[in-house]
Formats: sequence, C-alpha cells, structure tokens
Amino acid sequence: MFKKVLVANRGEIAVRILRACEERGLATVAVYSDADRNALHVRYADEAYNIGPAPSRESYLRIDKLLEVARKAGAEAIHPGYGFLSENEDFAEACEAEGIAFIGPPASAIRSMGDKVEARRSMMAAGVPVVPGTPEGLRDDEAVAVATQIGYPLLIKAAAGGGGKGMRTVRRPEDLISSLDAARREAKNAFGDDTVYMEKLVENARHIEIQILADQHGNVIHLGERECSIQRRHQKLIEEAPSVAVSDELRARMGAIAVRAAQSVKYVNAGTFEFLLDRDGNFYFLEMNTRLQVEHPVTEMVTGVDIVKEMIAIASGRKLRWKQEDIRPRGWAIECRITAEDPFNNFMPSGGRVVTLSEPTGPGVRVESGIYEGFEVSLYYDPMIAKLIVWGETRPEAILRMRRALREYKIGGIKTSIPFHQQIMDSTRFMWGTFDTTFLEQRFALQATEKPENKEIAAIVATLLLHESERRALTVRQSADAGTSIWKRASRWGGLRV
Ligand code: MV4
Repeated sequence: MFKKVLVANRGEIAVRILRACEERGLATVAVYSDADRNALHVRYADEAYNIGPAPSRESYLRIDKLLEVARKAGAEAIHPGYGFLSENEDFAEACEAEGIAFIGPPASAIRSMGDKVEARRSMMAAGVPVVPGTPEGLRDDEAVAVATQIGYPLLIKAAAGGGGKGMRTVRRPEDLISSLDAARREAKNAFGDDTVYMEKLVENARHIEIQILADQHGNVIHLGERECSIQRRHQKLIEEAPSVAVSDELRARMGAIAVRAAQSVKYVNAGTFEFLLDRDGNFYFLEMNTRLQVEHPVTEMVTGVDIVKEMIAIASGRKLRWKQEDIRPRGWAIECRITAEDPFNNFMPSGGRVVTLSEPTGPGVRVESGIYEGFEVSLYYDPMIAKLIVWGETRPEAILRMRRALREYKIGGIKTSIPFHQQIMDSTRFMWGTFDTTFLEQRFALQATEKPENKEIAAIVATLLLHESERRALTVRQSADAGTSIWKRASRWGGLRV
C-alpha cells in the first residue's frame, strides 16, 4: 500500500477523496489554481501546491505540473476524481510511465471506451445488448441505405463524443443528409474527429447505470443500479439507488452483463455502464464511464461499500473484499446536486461569496460539500458546489427525509438549485417514480413561488406513500395502482386535485 496520495481535482470530490485517504492513514497532497487558494480541499490536505492560473487549461489540466508536484511531494499515487483528467488516457499513461499509480482504470481501457464506436463493438462482442445501429464509423455513401435499414427516427452520434455532446435526432429521411453534415461539422469542431455513427432512437427511456468494481486479479462485482433520468441538458440533477423501474430479476440480469462486459475488456478499478431502459423493460448499452462518478454516494449508501476507499485498495493491488453474494442493497438513497445557479433564471451560474451557510445533518443525511461560510464561489469551474444525499428504509422515507434536509439547508449570498429540488420533491410524478429522461424538460415547470398548499399536499401524499410501503413491508414500486389509491385517500384530507 502506498503512503501518500495526490488528489488531482478540486471542490467536493477532492474533499471526498481526501477523506478516504485520511481513513486509510494515507498522507495527502492537494493541488490548486490561483482561484482556489482558499478552497476547502486545500485546507483539508496535509500539503497543498499551486499549479497555475484559474483557467483549468493552465492548472487542473496540466499533466506536467501535476506530475512535477507528485515527484516533489513524493506521492506514489494520484486520484483524478471526475471531470478534468479523469478520463484522459495520456494522463493515465504518463502516471504509469512515472511509476505513479493512477487510481483508476488502465490507459488502454480509457482509450477503448472513449471511442464510442469501438465501445459499441466490444460490448456487442461481449454479448451486451446495444441499440440497433451502425457497427462502424459511418460513410457518407452508405448513409441513406443504412438509415433506411435502421429505420426512423434515429440518432447521429459522434464517435469521440459522449454525454450527449454532438448528438442529432433525425425524424425524416429528407433531413438525413443535412443532419449528417451538421453532426460531422460539430464533431470535427468539438473533438477534432468527424467520425459519426447512427443508432435507432429509443424514446421515453430511463437512464439506468450499473456500478462495477474490478480488481487487478480478475475479480469483478457489480453494486447494482442508479436511476439518473432526472437531467437537464445532459446534466444530471437528481440520482437515486435503486430505481423504481428495476426489479431484483432485472438488476441481476443487467449486473451480470456488466460484470461479463468488464471482464471481457480486462477492466480494472471502478467503472459504470450506462444503459437506456425502455418502457417495455428492454435495456441497451450506451457508454461506459471509466471514472468515479458524481453520483457514486447513492450506491455507497445502499450497499455500504466505500467506493473511493475501494478504488485506492484496488490500485495498490489488493483483492476485492466482497463476493457478489455479499452485496445486498438495502433501503433507498437519493442525491440532489446543489449548484450555484439560479433555477428561476434558466439556471444562470451565480458566483460570489457564501455569506451564510447552514448544512443539514441528522439521521440518514450526508452532505458532500466543497464550500464553507465565507468561501468565494468562482465562475471558472463547474457550478456544482455540493451534493445532498439521504438514505431511507424505503423510497417515500428517503423523499420525506430529502424534503426535511432541503429545508434545513441554508446557503446565503449566492443563488442555488435548492428551491428547484424542493419543487421536484413535491411533485407527484417524482413521488410515483413515473418519469423518464424527458420529464424535466417536457413535463416539469418550476413555479416562481411554490404555493404553501402544494407543499402541504405533497407532505400528505408522501406520508401516505410511506405508510402504504410500510404496511406492505416492501418498497413502493412503480405502480399506477398505488398512485390512484393514495390520491383517493389524499383527497379525503381535503379537496385535493391531481
Ligand atoms: C440515446 C437516446 C436515445 N436513443 N441513444 C444522451 C447522453 C448519451 N450518453 C447518450 N444519450 C442518449 N442516447 C439512443 N439510441 C437518448 C439519449 C438521451 C439521454 C440519455 C440519458 C439521459 C438523458 C438523455 C437525454 C436526452 C437524450
């Protein structure tokens, strides 16, 4: 086991990783840009080094500077967190070449999963269901024929893309050529590579992902699914584990496929398989994320596995401490991403000083935060400043707990996404769990001021849901039936309308 770890990241995830190091008895090294001199991760680490000006290109993305600090400080391992260099194969390779352990997958795995066409091909070869589409990069002369074969509507995606960047929907054959040209131009501009491919468009699907852990000795386990359908412009805002749409049987099936897929590409460390789950219960591989994800805590809360501590153990050569049958998810976890944005003004980033801060605590509440009272939120970086995660025995208990924790959370001086999350927690569609990836943008309208009576109704409905789930001694699953009966009972509480 190494003795000193460098965390090549900032904000809440840097603090999260530093905490894991602390618990493992490892010395810690932080790095920071000029804008982050007073950041929480800098205060938390044993040592901290400035790596350049505020723009990421000149600091957090500088491989040379990070390796220089690692050498100088004597760090034997680097954890990249998420974003920045976490999925950069050159960085993983440079660490390997320097004899520094990269706490993540091998560079080869990052490379093959980074190319979405290659990822699709290797997943197909491993028996993973993929969306019907092109097996190779698309040639212009075959586009019309291939599109006809796949059928409309379809999606054009960039091979070098991912996370929704450079995607284009085509609903009619007459739009194919112009969409293809536009997609290529966009891909060339954004990634320097105009390779695109086509997939059948899967509509009204949920985004379900499976977390896996793989050690260096060929052992692979999965930690179940996360439901990530509550997104806005490809940014997740709320995640949960488990998903109301995934039965024990489906979880076992998706998990086994993810494990097999990870083994087939000789994957090591933590990784996530993203799937689309359609309304008929069919699932299709989308992408593999070869990093620690923002939403990893919901999985930690229901499995009891500390994913970050395990990543460090894996990088040091330890064997996984669990067999698949040891992993028994328990209860329900929900995460709300707290961003410094104004939800009432199109999520406009809102920087400035955190004048007052009061964080929720108490049973089943976890806060992963990168801020403190007096901290200056800079506009140079991602607006996510903290994550609020709750655990409950059942989903309704988790929702009621999240409502309570959001009410306790006071951040003064900047605009945050907290009021947005409160309205989602009060929405009946969220409570029933009957949502998909189109919910936020197509079915949810933020109210300028939430009516007190709406909140009251929501509280009553959530409480009834809780009693329902307790009475049945099971987690409330997606069921129109449960929904209707609770509405009937809620109505008796006083003239409520759906
Ligand atoms: C899709 C899709 C429908 N059909 N592929 C968006 C992010 C990237 N990982 C892939 N994405 C999608 N791929 C097919 N064949 C719909 C999406 C998609 C989406 C996926 C997950 C969560 C939110 C989404 C929002 C819009 C589109």
